Amino acid sequence: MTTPALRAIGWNSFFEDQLASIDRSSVIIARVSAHHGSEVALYGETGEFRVPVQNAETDGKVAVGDWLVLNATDRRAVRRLERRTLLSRKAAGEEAKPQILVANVDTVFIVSACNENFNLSGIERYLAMTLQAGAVPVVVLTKADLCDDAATLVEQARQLHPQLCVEVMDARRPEEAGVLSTWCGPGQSVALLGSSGVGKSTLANALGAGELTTGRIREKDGKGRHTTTWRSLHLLPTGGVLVDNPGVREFQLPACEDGVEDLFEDVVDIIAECRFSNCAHDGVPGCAVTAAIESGALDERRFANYRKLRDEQSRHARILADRRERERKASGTYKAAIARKRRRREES
Ligand SMILES: Nc1nc2c(ncn2[C@@H]2O[C@H](COP(=O)(O)OP(=O)(O)OP(=O)(O)O)[C@@H](O)[C@H]2O)c(=O)[nH]1
Ligand SMILES: [Mg+2]
Ligand SMILES: [Zn+2]
Repeated sequence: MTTPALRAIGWNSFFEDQLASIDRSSVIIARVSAHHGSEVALYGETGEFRVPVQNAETDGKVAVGDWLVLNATDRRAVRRLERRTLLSRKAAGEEAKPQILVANVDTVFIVSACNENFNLSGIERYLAMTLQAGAVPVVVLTKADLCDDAATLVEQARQLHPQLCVEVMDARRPEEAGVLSTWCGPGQSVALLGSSGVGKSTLANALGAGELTTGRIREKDGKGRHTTTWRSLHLLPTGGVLVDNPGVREFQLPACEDGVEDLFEDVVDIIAECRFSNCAHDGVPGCAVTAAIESGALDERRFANYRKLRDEQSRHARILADRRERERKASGTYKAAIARKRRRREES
């Protein structure tokens, strides 16, 4: 049996079931809260502690939010449990590999400010990533106090996905941020995502995560200065946990066909209605997409962003698949070479 302490920080039957064959008295179970060089910080039944894990984050083996099984005697990590949800973006570089941001969160607060940086296509990018992860997105619009018409932005954001929850607030005020506590109850895990300066750490503080450093904003463009520099998981007074993330400047989607198709289900349906095969849907008379844009049923921006995100993720999926195929063939030739060598040895 697990203690309420583990349950409060997200332990549930999905993870419990993975321990069926393990003698529980010989292990410690803990959740990764941060990386510090060659160490990871963990929350366990008895509070926070650190253990060394070599290069764990770089090779994607252990991410913030992961559950680890450690030997009770020497606190060596022996196993990482299978993940329930996984939030990732495309890693920097040409290889198109996914880079894991956070594991095992139930909800993602997609934070965007009601100022000149408000951008629907940017929110859609985070939405695709969140749906792909299997987590529930909630759009949080901050800096409502600096905007004359926040209600219009809320309405625009609501249109992005059926039943999408959108909350708007002055993130500095706990009494306003409190509407988010619905998602922060015992056992719930939430991640904050959004560009630098939108108010992620301010929100975390308002929700009671502790005293995280918040930043100043550049006067000229209202952008942040990358105040938060590492990802960290915090316990909330409401019972759940919250992961604060550094602001992501520009990120690309990893292979995430399901997330994109889910987000743009309406667009996919309209495209399916187009009677022309190989239609470019770019204004030809009779094209279903063109008709939907002209009638106002489909927003031109939304269609353009759908194409952009679809193509981006499929390009990365293809690069990954090609690389896997090359590796498979290379290992095939390697195995064949060993087999030939063995045969020659046996024959001689
Ligand atoms: N007026 C107003 N200011 C806010 C609001 N939310 C955040 N701020 C301010 O915006 C600045 C940046 O906030 P942070 O919480 O550091 O932003 P962040 O998203 O954590 O930024 P990074 O850590 O760089 O990714 C701070 O000066 C906050 O006080 C808000 O709702 N209204
Ligand atoms: Mg921050
Ligand atoms: Zn068409």
